Amino acid sequence: MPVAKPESCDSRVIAHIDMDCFYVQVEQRKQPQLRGLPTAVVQYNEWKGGALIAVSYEARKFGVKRSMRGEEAKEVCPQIHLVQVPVARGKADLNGYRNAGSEVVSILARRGRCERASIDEVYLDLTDAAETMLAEAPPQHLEAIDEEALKSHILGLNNEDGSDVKENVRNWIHRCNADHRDKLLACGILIVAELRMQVLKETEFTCSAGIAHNKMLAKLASGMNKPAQQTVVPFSSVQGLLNSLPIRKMKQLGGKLGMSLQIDMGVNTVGDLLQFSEEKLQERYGLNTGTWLWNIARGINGEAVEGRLLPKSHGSGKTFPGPRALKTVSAVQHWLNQLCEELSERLCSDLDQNKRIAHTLTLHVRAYKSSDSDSQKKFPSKSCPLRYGTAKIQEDAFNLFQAGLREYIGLYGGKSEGSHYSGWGITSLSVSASKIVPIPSGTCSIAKYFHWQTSSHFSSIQSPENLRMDATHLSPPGEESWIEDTIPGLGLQEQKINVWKDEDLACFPSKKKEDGLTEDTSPLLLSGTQGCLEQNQNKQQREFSKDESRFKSEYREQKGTRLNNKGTSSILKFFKSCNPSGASLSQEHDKTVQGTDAQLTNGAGFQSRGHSLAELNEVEVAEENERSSCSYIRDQDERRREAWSYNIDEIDPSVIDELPTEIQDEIQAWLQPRKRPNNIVKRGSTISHYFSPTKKS
Ligand code: TTP
Repeated sequence: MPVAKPESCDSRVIAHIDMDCFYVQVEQRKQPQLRGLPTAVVQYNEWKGGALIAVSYEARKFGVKRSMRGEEAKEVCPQIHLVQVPVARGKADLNGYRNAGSEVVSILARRGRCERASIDEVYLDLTDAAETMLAEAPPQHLEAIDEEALKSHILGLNNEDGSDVKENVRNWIHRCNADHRDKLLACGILIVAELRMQVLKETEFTCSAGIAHNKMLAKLASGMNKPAQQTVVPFSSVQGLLNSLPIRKMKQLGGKLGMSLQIDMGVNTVGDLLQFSEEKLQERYGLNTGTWLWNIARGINGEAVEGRLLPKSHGSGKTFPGPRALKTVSAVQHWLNQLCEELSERLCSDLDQNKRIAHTLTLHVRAYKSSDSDSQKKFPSKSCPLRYGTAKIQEDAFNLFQAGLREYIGLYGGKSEGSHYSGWGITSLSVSASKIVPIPSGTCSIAKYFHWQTSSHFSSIQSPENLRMDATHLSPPGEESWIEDTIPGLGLQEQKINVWKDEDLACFPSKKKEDGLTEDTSPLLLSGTQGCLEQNQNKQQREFSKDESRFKSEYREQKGTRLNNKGTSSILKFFKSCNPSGASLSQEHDKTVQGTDAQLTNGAGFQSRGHSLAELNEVEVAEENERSSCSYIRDQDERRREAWSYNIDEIDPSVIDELPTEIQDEIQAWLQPRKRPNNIVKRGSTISHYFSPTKKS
């Protein structure tokens, strides 16, 4: 749900940086001969050449779209180069893209607070840097302005009279009579141009940027002129920008709320919202959402840029659509092992590089039952404290699966042992690690930390037959411990249903839960007191030593095999060898500069991105329909597909955090339980009906 936050009273300078055709650029850096050529990245799939997930701007000119299959792309652009997403353990391996995104983040973070919003998007709060520049080297006194800054698009700047566009930008930056906000934005233009050049030099990647006074406007602007350009929203242009902006283009309005605004309120553009008072919007959508809507209609958004450079969670998942559904426990275990291996590798890498540890392991499953009256029943997601070490993660994930399966199929739902098909199918599996925190300060060594973590759990592995809640080795003091049922896809914070706090566990050796499951309760859980630690230390020392060495050797092994995804060609080489790309970018740029005025006036210049996942998955749906008419696709999913144009079975919940933010919003909006508005208005009823004078409010 959108959260209304008051605009901070001071002027801020916020930038939203979005990489251009990101996966393509990563692949082109690996294969520099592809630069400047029509190229697309294809998801691992044998059907019709695989699904396109990223398309270069050169290929877009030929009409190649992300919704296409490889074969279709070849039809419209025979010379296109299709590059497969790297595959590891039989599934797409996104590590190279993640690492490339991290390279960019580390550069951008040098000038201000930086929030990594997705695998290729970053917000920056440049207010301090801009204030400093304004005080020390104000732009109006600058003689030379960087070429990249002069190429900026400034919304509302009149370029129609045939005047030199760059000269207009220069004059805007130099204005002495500008108000403080615009002067800060002028500084933002220079800083962002410099940062983007730095990103290009150090990583060989181009990016586009939006620069404005808040996150919402910066995000809107970054997609307006792509690739490799930046767009600025001065305060005076905000209303002009929003008035004609289709409501569904707005962040958080791509889903149900946006649909309700259109259908129930007759609101088609953000400007249309201006006709409603804050009270009316609150009355219809609740206090918070109502205020948020009132604010966004006026370009007000006080959301802060969170200082977050690292991902909030790690996940590894795979979908098994249609006939590829997993139908035996052993097949599930095989894939869980692969996923856990990848997860464990990433956890070790995070620990190694960032000194962070994750506390919760969650398993999300999508499943169907072949003959089932209760077709709406979802496979319950399950969480447990996370134990480091591949074998342990595998074991725990499998036990979570077994526990979930028993619940899903019911007590008498059939035996689910081994390799016998038992009337169910698994269409998606994902494991994720969350609650990632830095290793507490004062912990002298990682080994010591893990000593504390791992003590005393070896005798109490969660058995699938009698699921024991083995919390002792995982949760630091104050963290909840044990098994949680989680609602698929929701943020873990929102998911807790059955959470055991450490204080609940007390010092008792075990505690029976109502469902008969046994909670293994070591005194170590007791508020993490040193006393409890010491009490147990000697007893557990022998077991720990064994485990520690196992962990260390696994850790070393994984560290050794970690991929090094750094580009190999030097910047010099890049600039020498990449003329074609440079040429093509500048051509593209010139073309966009010419088109800018039109984009400004009709609001149609926004890159259409929010629907791309929908398009991608529509293709998957087509594949599924053609290859199988499996009955598992239930009515609900069918309805969803109509509305959303993608098959929910195809979306891997563990990677939601890394998708572009608008897609995250879209998916989260769908996953959120349907909430009834304060006043129920029937679908299809009009705004005039709702606010008709006879209506008692
Ligand atoms: P986007 O930022 O949406 O797109 P893009 O960077 O490819 O192109 P643009 O210049 O228009 O911003 O997505 C970032 C990466 O995320 C993209 O390169 C591939 C990946 N991705 C998927 O894997 N699946 C999807 O459905 C989408 C939308 C993106």
